[in-house]
Amino acid sequence: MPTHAQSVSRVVAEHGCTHLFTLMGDGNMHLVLALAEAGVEIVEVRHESAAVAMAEGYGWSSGRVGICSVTHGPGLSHTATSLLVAARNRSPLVLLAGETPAGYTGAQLFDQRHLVEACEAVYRPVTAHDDAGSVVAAAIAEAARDRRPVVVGIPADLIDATVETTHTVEADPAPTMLDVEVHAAAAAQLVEKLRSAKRPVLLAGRGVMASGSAALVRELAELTGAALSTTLPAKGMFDGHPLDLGIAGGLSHPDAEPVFRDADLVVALGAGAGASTTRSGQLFPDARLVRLDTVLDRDQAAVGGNDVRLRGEAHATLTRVVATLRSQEPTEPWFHPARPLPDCWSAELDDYQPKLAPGTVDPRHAVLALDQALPEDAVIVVSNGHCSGFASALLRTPAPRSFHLAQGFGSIGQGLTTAVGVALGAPDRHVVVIEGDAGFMMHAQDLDTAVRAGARVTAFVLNDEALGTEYHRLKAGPDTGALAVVPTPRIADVATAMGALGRQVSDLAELGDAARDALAAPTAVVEIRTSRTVESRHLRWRRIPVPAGAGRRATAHEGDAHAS
Ligand SMILES: Cc1ncc(C[n+]2csc(CCOP(=O)(O)OP(=O)(O)O)c2C)c(N)n1
Ligand SMILES: [Mg+2]
Repeated sequence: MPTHAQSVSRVVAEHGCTHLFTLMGDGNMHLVLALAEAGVEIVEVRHESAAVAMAEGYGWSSGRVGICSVTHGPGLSHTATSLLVAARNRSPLVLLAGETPAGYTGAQLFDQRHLVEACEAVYRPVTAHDDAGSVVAAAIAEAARDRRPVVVGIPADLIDATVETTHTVEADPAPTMLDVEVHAAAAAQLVEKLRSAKRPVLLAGRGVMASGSAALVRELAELTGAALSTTLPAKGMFDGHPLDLGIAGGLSHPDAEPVFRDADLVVALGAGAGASTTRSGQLFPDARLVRLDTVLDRDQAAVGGNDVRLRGEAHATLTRVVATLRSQEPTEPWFHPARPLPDCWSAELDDYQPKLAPGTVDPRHAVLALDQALPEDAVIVVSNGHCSGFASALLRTPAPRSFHLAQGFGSIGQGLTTAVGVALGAPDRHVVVIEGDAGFMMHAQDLDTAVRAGARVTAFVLNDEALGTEYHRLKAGPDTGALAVVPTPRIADVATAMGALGRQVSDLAELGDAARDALAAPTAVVEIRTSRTVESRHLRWRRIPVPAGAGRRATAHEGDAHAS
């Protein structure tokens, strides 16, 4: 019989996992050795949080379940934020964690299950009666089925012991399908709501992407004359479609906002439609909100008393809705479609021109220049922070699966590490990450991991030498924001010291060349010195007046029933 370590290694290798993201300790070092022997490439990280973030990114880009491993005690506690990020992003991954041996009373003992469950992941401990390999196989299936992180706890004294059972833990890999009647009921309600609406907007989220239903949503918009839009994580899903208004929420195109404000029905499909997407309801002040999702969880906290929740899988429900509506004459769109980028930002760029600090650039123009410099099929990972507003709003993401938002749980500092995993999971794509200076410095040590692992990642760090979000929020009140200003070392030099290519840009004219050099290097960091005087529109929107009714077409079918 094999050892538990060998049994786990065989399962991981058979799953097709090419990389394991890990930092070793007593609890997992023999497991890591066995995985290396089984031919899995070992990526040794500098902080355990990075191991989980990389496994999440790897899973997202490769389509497999990403796998990582940490030791017990502090090794596991370091993963907490990244586990929560993955759980909120509904990302499947498996974390192989050491457990202190039975009878252990040393310093590293703590309640691992409680930590993992508080981080909204599932804990699956291995006992002496199990085959650790079969527990891991079941965990991989469970993570994929339920789209969540699963942590397998393997006691350190078991890992090199011989497996003594042929008993296998079974997991049902099939997703829990909802009944036909559930979909028929949801579809009937959706048809009824769309028929009685005059100014509908379809708001699609990651659930539409994950279920391959984007084409159905496009057809539904064409049949009903509804506007198409996406949540931020699903950005780019309808790029190029004439009815597409882009992102709904704080980062909406200025031209799209008046249309959203006029909507009388918003149909959220596989989308959380939470406070940031609806601007706490203020983006759609007159709309009834109908949500369709498989789970109606707390991400979808009600925005108003007016909303309707429908339970159903996007693909099954939309197939029925579209089939019903195909029998009618398609309805003309009720709105003026937004202009394509960058036209719909031109008024904002013209009207808002703060004076720039010397030696810095306007982050909006930096991002627009990047948009020109990036390869069409680049995968763009966007981190959290004030800078992410510029990147998410202004960068185009035309290629399929080309945008990943490393912002689950609202954490900063997840961008670079997630991007390394994305790059190793999709070695044929060029991965670009947009980070803030504080987010970059939070996990700068794992740039070293990126270099050692040969991850093809280009980081563009928008360095305003500040916790920009806090700086602007404090400045909007009586404070100067001075305490949110945190000087950085020269980030380009930090990158060079770690073996990456490093460039600093303090003039827009230098950005094109720096981006070209950086994109040609295996791992690179371009530090763009940005001016703190420019505040992203998503923080200013409350102060910007929007004319009511500006998005409506004359009176095309005002008063008509929307469809019959
Ligand atoms: C782990 C964590 N710590 C603190 C915060 C609060 N926070 C939100 S945005 C932000 C500023 C990040 O600064 P930077 O990465 O430089 O981006 P910027 O906002 O300056 O563009 C901070 C500290 C957070 N969201 N997550
Ligand atoms: Mg900053």
